Amino acid sequence: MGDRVALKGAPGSPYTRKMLALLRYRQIPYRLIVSSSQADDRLPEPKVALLPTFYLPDASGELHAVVDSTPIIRTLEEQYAGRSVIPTDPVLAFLDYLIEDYADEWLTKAMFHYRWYYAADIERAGSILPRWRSLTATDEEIAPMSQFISERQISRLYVVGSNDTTAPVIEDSYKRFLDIFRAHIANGPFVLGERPGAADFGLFGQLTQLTAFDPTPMAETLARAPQVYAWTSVVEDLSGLEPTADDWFDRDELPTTLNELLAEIGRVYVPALLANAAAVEAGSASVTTQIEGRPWVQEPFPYQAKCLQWLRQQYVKLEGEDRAFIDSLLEGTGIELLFVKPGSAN
Ligand SMILES: N[C@@H](CCC(=O)N[C@@H](CS)C(=O)NCC(=O)O)C(=O)O
Repeated sequence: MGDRVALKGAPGSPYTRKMLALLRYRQIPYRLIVSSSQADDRLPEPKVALLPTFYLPDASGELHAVVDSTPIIRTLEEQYAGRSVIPTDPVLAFLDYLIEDYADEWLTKAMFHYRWYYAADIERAGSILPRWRSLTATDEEIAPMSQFISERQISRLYVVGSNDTTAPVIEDSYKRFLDIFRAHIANGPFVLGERPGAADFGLFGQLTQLTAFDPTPMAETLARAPQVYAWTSVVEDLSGLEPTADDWFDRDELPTTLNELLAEIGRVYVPALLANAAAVEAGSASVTTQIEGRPWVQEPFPYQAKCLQWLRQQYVKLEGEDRAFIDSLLEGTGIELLFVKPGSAN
């Protein structure tokens, strides 16, 4: 298989784009399998069919099909030295993980919502997505695929909680994110300094679609935050960036724009995450809560209950001064509610 990391993915898959940009930045040689014609039947099938799928060797060198970008990033950190995307300071590493999770699990709601909620966006995605997998297909061959994909994805809007009740909550949160991130880029240009972390690639993945493919959020982004459009185009390929150890923010000099991003995460992602976990635990048929004083209803999403557990594991890893620093930074953002022991006073 050669020394290139093999992955299967698609241009319209935000998590695929997340990982491609990360591989380029880290200068890790790779080969991307997009269409069925490029498929390689020597490659194993993943347990869960998700994009991207990576094919990584285990200790014996045997290739395994692996999904889920967050743990794959950590595996690539072990397998490839240099140009790490995980900050050395445990406090920044925790913030990096938290913001990557916000991008992967909340910002993706805006990406999926805008794509399959509005006619213009459905039209574009329906017409282009099937063409990415079969460039030589005729219009007649594409038409049934467009219909199949559109109907399937529209029927899965519930997975991200997109519906008429939650639409204004999702869209207003994207607009606030644009305002906050536009200002934060001026202090960075990356989330945690002058070099990118996993959080940057998480945000980038969703923004490749929101800023440069789906017409409704693209227009909103260009009108409201052209800086975010430009940032996304540049992060596509950071292979030429020469990071140094000093390029991460100093924990004592974090810009206030980072506090605003944390407050936004506390405002929207935390209530959804906590309500979803409670519903999954109770075996409820639906999740109902308030976000920004407005009703939020969705079907329970077991994967995001795991995301909450993984976040808590990251928090528990913090010790002494690092824990105290994070507690004071998160105080009042709403994020601290994720780490409150059930039944404890604080
Ligand atoms: N947590 C996963 C999410 C991957 C994911 O949901 N990928 C989408 C494409 S962007 C997918 O394969 N969805 C399943 C489908 O459409 O059937 C990651 O971070 O890699």
